[in-house]
Amino acid sequence: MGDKAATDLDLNAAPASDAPSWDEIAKKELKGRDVLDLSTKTPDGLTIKPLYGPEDLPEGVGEALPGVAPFMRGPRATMYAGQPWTIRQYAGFSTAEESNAFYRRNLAAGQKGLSVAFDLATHRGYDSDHPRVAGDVGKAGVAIDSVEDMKILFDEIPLDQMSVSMTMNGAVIPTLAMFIVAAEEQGVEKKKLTGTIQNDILKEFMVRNTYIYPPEPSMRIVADIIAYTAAEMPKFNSISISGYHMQEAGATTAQELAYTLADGMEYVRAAMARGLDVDKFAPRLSFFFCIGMDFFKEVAKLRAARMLWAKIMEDFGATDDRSKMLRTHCQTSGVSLTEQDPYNNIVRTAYEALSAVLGGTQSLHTNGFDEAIALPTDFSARIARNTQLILQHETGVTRTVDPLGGSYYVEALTKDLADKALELIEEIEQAGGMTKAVEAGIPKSRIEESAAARQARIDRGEDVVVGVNRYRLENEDAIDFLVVDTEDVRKSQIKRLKKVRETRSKSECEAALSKLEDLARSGEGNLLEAAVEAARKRASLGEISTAMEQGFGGRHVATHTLNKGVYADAYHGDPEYDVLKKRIAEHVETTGKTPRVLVAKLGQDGHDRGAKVIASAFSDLGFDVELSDLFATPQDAAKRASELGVDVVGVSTLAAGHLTLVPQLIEELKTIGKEDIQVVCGGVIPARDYEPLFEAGVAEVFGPGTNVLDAGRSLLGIIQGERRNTRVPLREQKKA
Ligand code: MLC
Ligand code: 5AD
Repeated sequence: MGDKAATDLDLNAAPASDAPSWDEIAKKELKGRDVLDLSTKTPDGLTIKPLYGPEDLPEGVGEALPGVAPFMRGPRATMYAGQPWTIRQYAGFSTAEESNAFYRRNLAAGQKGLSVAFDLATHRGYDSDHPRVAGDVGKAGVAIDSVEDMKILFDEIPLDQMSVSMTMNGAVIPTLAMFIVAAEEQGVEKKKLTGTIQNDILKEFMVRNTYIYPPEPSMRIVADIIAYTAAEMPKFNSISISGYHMQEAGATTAQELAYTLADGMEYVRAAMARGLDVDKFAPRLSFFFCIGMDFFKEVAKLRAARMLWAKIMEDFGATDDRSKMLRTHCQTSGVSLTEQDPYNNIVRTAYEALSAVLGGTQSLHTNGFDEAIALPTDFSARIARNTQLILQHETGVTRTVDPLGGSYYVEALTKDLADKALELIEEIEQAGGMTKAVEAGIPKSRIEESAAARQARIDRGEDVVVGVNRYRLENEDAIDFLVVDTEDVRKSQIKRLKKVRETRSKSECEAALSKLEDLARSGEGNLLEAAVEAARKRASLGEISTAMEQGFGGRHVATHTLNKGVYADAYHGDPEYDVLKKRIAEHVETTGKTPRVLVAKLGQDGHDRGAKVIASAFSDLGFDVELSDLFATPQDAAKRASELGVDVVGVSTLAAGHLTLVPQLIEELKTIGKEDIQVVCGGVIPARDYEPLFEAGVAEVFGPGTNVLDAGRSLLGIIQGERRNTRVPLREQKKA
């Protein structure tokens, strides 16, 4: 084709006036079906049309520019064309030595920033020698008891050059204090430290559950950290306001967006109530979102988040553009990944990563494909990291800022999501802000409803999950995964802790701790500042936490409610559901007793989405369901089961403590003469753990991806006296 022919070709030509309309053509393609049938409704209540056009573009959208408030198109003017996002893989397990070695291997292989995962004992403010944490030490993250551990964690990692994110909320004061002291002893002044502390307690009360203190003193801690870092650590992000865990707990996209921003508003208020000037601290507030499988919606979410935050901060009186600039980390979604056919997870994670990048994230974690079973191995971590390296170096996505800007669909979706989020934010504001809304349980209950609805959609096959409810393999090949020996880690932690306690000055350490306790009690001073002194004097993480606990007057005990009716609604008129419900009703009639189940969480694992979903579904089916308090010991759970007179205890587990804690529960039931109470387990349980659990006396194991109706049928069977330990693990069952 010559030059002339090319210029004659008008690619934007309008169709001829007598050409059939799109509607007519579409109708024909659909063989008479209505085009409106192709519109879908998202769980957020948004309608997605099959076609978007110029008429859908929100007003003024063409003028938006990256690097300019309200930053919808990106916080930086040049975005990845100037500097790519930070590849920041969340990691930590076992001891500080092992995690340090893992970090150094990853950095050498192309990772750019660090992100520390602490174990649940550390999260909840317990030293490794505490009797409550026997099953949790070093399991879901690295165990840190004192500055000595922290120094080992960052050995040969120069803290004046490496930005470090620490996911810590409950025990945030001792952790950040120990980080500051470890850097100090590495010769790095705190003003040079770069990184982020999660420090987002509101979402802990809502979904993640690693709180320690009640909401009010917890909010004081957040404000103390914001105040301290604003004054002393100008390059450090004081908070990572997180929606991630909301989506993981089942929140819709709009809920994640709205509640995250509403949390942010509450933190801004808490800091301003301290008399801090908004522009002094707001530039160091950062965010954290989850990126799930709804590709364009996740892109739109990040764009909407930036736009809304800029507006919100203007309303707070911010004048510095950096205060209005939402910067965020993203992590691909853990719940979107499956135990079944696990290599599919590599594909899922890659799509999610692309979505985060097209949405304009500043920093990204991509999950390991073994996520639904265990923490990443070197192998799965390599593939996860390479997913980002390939995006950065091979795909060309970094060349242009906000490449989806101007897309009719994405722009309209951005606006629709923002509008929806504003409605939800308004509801929180009407309730008196997020602290009040959290106390009233509003967001938690909304999210739990969404979670139950999502589970029902998956179980009914309405939401397709490849390899789980469709295209399921008959036989799954085993994969290698990481196993941490808690007992070994615990022993080595206890040894080091003992040495720390023997070599420190007892009186100096006690003086620092008692000062901290006084400040906690009086509400005076800055807790982080006092904790830094205590950490210098080698107070342990548990001791610092306890000093504050005493000052505040105790630990927080959560109350919980069970959502009813969501599962039943979703299954309205479903024959399979009705049959099971009827069988349960018949059981009640013939035995004169409603089958009773205690759904229990053991150890420091606070992930309760699974427990809540299963409890509300079982309750809808006609079981009499009770939920244990979080953080129960095996003894607590056995006692509760006996008091309630349950037939079955269902242990929901996610953080790998089950091999230690479940056998202890069964022993305890025997000790109190209740061996007739059956125990089943559900959650993130690798297939290789099934046999040891059966050997310990577990009646059934429900791994990830279990259909709730299958579980309900199985449970009824167990209550009706089917023999224990004879069933095939569900993952090997054939599925239609
Ligand atoms: C960036 N910079 C640029 C630029 N892009 N400069 C010029 N041109 C460009 N195009 C500059 C920035 O201004 C900044 O400097 C520096 O480069 C670093 O860029 P950044 O964009 O700020 O990235 P980063 O340092 O990685 O910070 C990202 C962040 C931060 C702000 C989102 O808060 C962060 O790293 N968060 C990570 C949180 C995390 O990992 N969480 C894990 C949770 S896991 P300057 O000087 O301006 O700062 C979890 C799971 C569980 O929670 O357990 O439940
Ligand atoms: N190492 C790596 N990833 C982890 N995750 C949780 N703990 C770790 C860890 N120690 C990831 C999982 C989980 C999310 C909360 O973070 O993806 O879903």
